[in-house]
Amino acid sequence: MESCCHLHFLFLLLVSAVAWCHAGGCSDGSPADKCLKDGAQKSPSRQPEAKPGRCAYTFIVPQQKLKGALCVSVESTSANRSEVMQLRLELGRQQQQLEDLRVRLEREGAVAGEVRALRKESGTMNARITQLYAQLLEEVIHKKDQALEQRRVENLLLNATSQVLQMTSSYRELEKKYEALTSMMSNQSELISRLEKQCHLCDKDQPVKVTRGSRYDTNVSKDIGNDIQRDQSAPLPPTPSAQDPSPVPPTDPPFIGPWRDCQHLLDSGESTSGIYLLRPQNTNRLLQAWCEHSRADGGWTVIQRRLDGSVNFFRTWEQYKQGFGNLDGEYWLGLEHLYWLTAQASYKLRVAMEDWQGRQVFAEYDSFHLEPESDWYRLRLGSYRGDAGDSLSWHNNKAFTTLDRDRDAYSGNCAHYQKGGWWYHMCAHSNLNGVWYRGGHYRSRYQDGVYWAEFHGGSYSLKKVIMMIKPT
Ligand SMILES: [Ca+2]
Repeated sequence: MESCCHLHFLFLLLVSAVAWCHAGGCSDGSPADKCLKDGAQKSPSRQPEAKPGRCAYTFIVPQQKLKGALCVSVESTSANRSEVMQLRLELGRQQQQLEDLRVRLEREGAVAGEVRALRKESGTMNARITQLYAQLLEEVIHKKDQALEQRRVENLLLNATSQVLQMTSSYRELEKKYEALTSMMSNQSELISRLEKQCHLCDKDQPVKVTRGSRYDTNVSKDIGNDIQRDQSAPLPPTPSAQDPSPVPPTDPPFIGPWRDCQHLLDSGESTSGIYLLRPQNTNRLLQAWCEHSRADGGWTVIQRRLDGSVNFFRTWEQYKQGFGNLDGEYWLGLEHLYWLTAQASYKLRVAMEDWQGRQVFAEYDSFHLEPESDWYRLRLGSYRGDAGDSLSWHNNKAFTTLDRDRDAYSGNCAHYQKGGWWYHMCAHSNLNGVWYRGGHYRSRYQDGVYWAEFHGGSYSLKKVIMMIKPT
């Protein structure tokens, strides 16, 4: 475009030069316009009249602009040689510029080509990047799906494992129950045959006495619907009467129970710890309990025991009333039995505990008894002594609460949170009927372990606990 302008400019220059020549170089010295007019007005026949040799070049210009021929006077050209030289120089300079422009144009053309190539390359790269991004996105989504699927499979596996464990546990429990039932049947058969023999031999006037360690009389069994009695599977202690079913001398039979409590048993000369048949005074209520003679001078009637988590203590009011568990393992004697026992005399309570490092402590209260069921077996407790710390006095004068009988001071039911039955307040400084966790410190949503707050706090589940009473 620029070169075109330059060409146009050159043409104008040439035309101007001719005009200048025409104006100043006419031989007759007439002015330019006159010369042109004359040229235009003179007929072609006059053209040859122009003196030959005076014009060296003749230019034909477009007729619509300039009419007639243009002549250049050689003389005037020679007269203005310096100007011509200038023009030539100018022309040379213009040509040089043209050449420069051409070179630049070529260079720029090359640059433009490169730019085009680069643009094309950039477009290709963009397309490739977009493609790669799409691939990456797809892979990310795919991997996310895989992770979800993996998690789902893991959950399924965990559920399946948990179910298998549950089934194994249920199977073992059933096996245990079967063994207990078999043992109980065998014991009952033995007892029946022994009683039959005794009945034949005993004096008709002598009241029926139950041998040590034997199960209660079938006639009184109707009075007590106690799980302890049903779960009983402990082997019979090796007593002379059990080993030797020989006839009891009718004349002077030793007193072999039932006893008022374990202190009575100890006073009768029996100092071996074990399961014995008891009958509180002024009642026909027969019950079995573990008598503990190896601790703190003996004579203790065990009312509660935890040692291995084999028994579930999250139970109903009726079960806490009648008692449950295994007499030679974990058990709860029963609130009704406790009421009758502690009503016959003045009793003290001893709570012995052991942590998972084997450290043993105790808390003793110099008086202990319960109010009747009509008053929700309210706890009445005396003064504390011991090295465990006092975590039960806070519960003094509180009613007993179970998962189905809420008598605590809390807006909800403490038994639901603490997973047991206790003389809950709001809620507990001690929770010895809670969940037995292995290892001590436990992680649970609630403080529901077997704990005694003054000994290791509420987040530590004790290994062994035994609650026992003895007359003062
Ligand atoms: Ca409540």
